[in-house]
Amino acid sequence: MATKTPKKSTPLAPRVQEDDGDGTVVLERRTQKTRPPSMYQVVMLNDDYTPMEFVVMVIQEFFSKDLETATQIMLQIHIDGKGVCGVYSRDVAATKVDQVMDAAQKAGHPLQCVSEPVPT
Ligand code: TYC
Repeated sequence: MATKTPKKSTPLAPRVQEDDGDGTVVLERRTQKTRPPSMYQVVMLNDDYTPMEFVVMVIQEFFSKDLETATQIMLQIHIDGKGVCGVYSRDVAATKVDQVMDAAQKAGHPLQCVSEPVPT
């Protein structure tokens, strides 16, 4: 597991092993391993039909980018086929995907986006 974040240890209440008849009690020291939550990137996909202006507007509105940044991201998607619009916790990323897909569907555009774990 060389690529994962080093685990932190949080003390847990000790596990008590009952007296097994010899008058001794064993307290087992235990720790809880914790990790920072995994992050998810929202990736938007290119298509041949969604207007560039609509994509820029969506990136500005749902990913809080200014006009210049949104335009750069849109052009990167247009050229490379896909691009990352933002990185969030899993739930927030899923909400962004829903918002984008909903806005695209309401406007009658085939724009697609997905969320995926940030590669480590
Ligand atoms: N390729 C589209 C066009 O030429 C523009 C576009 C950019 C569409 C990014 C989707 O995610 C996208 N109108």
